[in-house]
Amino acid sequence: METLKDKYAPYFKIGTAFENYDLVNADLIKTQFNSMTCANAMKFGCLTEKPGEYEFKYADELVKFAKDNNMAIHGHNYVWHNQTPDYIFENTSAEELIETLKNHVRILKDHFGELDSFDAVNEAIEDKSEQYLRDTKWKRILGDDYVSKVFRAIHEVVPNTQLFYNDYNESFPEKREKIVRLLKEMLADGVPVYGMGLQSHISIYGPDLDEIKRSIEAYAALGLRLRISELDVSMYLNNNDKDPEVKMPNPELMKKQADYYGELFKIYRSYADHIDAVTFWGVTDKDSWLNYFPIPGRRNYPLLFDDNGQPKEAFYSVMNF
Ligand code: 9MR
Repeated sequence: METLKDKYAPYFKIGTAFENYDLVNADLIKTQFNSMTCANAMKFGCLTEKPGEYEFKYADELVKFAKDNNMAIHGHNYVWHNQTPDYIFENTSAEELIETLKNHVRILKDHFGELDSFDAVNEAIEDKSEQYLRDTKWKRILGDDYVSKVFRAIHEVVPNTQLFYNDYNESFPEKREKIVRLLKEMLADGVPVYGMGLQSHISIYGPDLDEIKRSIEAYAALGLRLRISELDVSMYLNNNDKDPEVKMPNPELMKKQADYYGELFKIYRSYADHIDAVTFWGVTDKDSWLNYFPIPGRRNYPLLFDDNGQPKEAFYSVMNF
């Protein structure tokens, strides 16, 4: 059977973000995907909890798996408001925090070698209308231009790594405008931003496909390379508990999902010149983060492979064109 990575080889890489426990699906991963992101294992707070102490065993296992199977490795992430150890923010000046970050990037480079691409900054834009940047410890300590500062600092240590800005709700017009503003300002200042990661945590109910097209165009128009970086297509309308629970993957919703996935990949293919990779956030429905968020234990079915690792209808609509 033809696989995702082979079918899409003329267009872009097909990635998956996974955890160590996903290696129960090692065969599926290595046959279908040619790019790997650690879903958690390379995050600042997953590598170090105390000054000077780093634990690499989880990331190491995933990196080895990727290398053994000729998968590209995309790093995720250096600077975020989540999953970052508190100690780096304690009693520190702006200069010291930049040094701490550079030291962290250097430790990763010495350990893994320089990776091809990395999410330098994750989710810096605020969702609320009236506010531009999210209020984070990074911003409080480094100032309003902290995103540029950390891109420059990281680039000094890993000059050959393609540095991405990565965010969600990136196709909502209001948030898109704020992200475009940030990226434009950075590019005008000569900040070494290489690309934009469109997380694409979306749903069978939207965003509207025209909005997705518009977003790809808006980011590509800046001259940046794009990654679809965390794709999944939820079965629920909103991230809240008002939706009736989908107890079973019922045929009507599965068809809706398959159609949506089919249209989505048609769009991605038509912008393939701008897109380096399309990465799914997970491998099978069974282990998706959406089974725990926003409602712990509520089942979701957002990916192309079912609980048993079998291709779903959505898989075939992505493959048959
Ligand atoms: O999938 C990740 C989940 O296991 C973690 O608990 C969560 C913690 O915030 O992060 C998830 O991954 C996120 C990614 O790093 C950034 N974009 C949103 C992803 C889903 O929440």
